[in-house]
Amino acid sequence: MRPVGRGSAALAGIAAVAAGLGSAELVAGLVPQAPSLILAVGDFVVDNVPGPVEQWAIATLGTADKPVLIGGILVLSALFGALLGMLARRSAVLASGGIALFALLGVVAALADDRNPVFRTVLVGLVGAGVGIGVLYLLMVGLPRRAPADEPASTVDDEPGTAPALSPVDRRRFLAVTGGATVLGVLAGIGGYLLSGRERIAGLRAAVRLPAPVRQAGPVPAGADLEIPGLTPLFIPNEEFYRIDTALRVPVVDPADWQLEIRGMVDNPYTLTYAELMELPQIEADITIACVSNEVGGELVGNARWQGVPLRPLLERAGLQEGATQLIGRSVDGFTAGFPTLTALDVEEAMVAVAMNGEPLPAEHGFPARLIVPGLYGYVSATKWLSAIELTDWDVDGYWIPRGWAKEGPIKTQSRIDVPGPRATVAAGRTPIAGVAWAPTRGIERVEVRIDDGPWQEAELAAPYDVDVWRQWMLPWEATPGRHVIAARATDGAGEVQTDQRTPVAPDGASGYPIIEVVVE
Ligand SMILES: Nc1nc2c(c(=O)[nH]1)N[C@H]1C(S)=C(S)[C@@H](COP(=O)(O)O)O[C@H]1N2
Ligand SMILES: [Mo]
Repeated sequence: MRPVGRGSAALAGIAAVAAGLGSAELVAGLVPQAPSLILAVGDFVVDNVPGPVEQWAIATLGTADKPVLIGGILVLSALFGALLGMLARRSAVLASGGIALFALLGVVAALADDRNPVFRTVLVGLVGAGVGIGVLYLLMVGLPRRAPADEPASTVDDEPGTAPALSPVDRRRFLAVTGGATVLGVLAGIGGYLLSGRERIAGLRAAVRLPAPVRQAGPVPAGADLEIPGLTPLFIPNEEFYRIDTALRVPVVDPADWQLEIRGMVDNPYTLTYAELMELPQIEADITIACVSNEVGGELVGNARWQGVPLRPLLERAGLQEGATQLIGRSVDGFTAGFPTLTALDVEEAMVAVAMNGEPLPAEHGFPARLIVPGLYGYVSATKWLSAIELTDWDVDGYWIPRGWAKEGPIKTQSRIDVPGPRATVAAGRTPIAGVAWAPTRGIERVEVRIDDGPWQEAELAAPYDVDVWRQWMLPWEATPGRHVIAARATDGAGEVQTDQRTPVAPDGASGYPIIEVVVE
């Protein structure tokens, strides 16, 4: 007998999966270090998809890549739930097995990451499977049994002719329980997510007292920010700063438990606690960082005031061994990025950063500590949630290298047109063309603008400030009605003109002129 129609069964299956997943998330949020199985599956995908697919996701989805991945997992889970619900009409036991298998998948994905504690991971899986199976039984076995046997079968079901047996009353109850279980599951899931860290990090950050730097950045000269409406400001506020990383959930690191190991090819490996790190002399520096995945004209670049401990004295204290040609930053989440040790020694402002724009690092930007190295793309240098600095030879590869990215990642000289905005319509007459250009460690010496097929015209540069910081530029333009194509190119402090050779972001960063199209009316 099949007392529940196919459509209702599908809904019941979705409710069971929602309740199971939601309660698993809640347990993950409540039990310290217990993993979210949804995020574990997501992590598993991120770590195991082929490099080109991951690059494609970052390129086309940008910072939306994570919500899209999680959304995809949830949609697939719901579909799986619907199938299980329908299977439960034939065999509730088999469908329960399906839920158990589903939970097992999450547990296996989580245990693939050896930082997840085994017992707590299994606990999350058991709760999820238990609640899911419980809800499925309640809906598919418990409720239908209560249908009064003597009442005639109603026709409310969506599968006429195959003996639907629920009375209208029971159907209402069935739908109420189904909807209730789904809603509770979703709420539990959201609750678990919230419990899992954000609030906690806010408290941990608020407790940090930043020491005064021994060397301050600035002062920023008047005229370093042209303050043209629509032009990117000199400093990007933390909340608006671009964020790129492989972490589906921001690691929650309590400074009280945090340690930084300096190890590998050194004579005196040592460990610093957060308190010890904060006692070392700190510098402040304004540095523009950029992502290798930034398309020409893209937003994956930003400038901030960083504060932290310079790398050089940290390395000198460790005593570098011969052949220690690479510095690898390792994150608490397993991410790694490596660059030449020489860069850490030569570039004075390369640092273990603890603050960004005057505040302890935001959670998304690496709290409590990260690396910042002027002149290098983030994927080889800017390890967030830093846990170790390892000195190795050049043969060891950081996270992105086997995934198809270049071993060395110097930031290419680039420029971007901010004003007029992309595909903007502007009024005829005098109007500014403005943007930013960057070549950290080399600085920007010149920016030129070309309108249609005209000559390259030299733009006015913002007051010189710091070679590590992007520089604003502006060209006043007598805009004439019609459609116009505007291109820009920068020349860096070494005299190198930005190339017009268009290359994709992989393997070592996009190149080519930024070009916009404007309609003047
Ligand atoms: N732990 C960790 N650190 C990381 C990454 C990451 O995936 N994990 N991504 C790097 C990359 S590719 C870039 S471009 C920068 C971005 O730093 P932001 O998010 O603070 O802008 O962080 C770097 N540090
Ligand atoms: Mo990046």
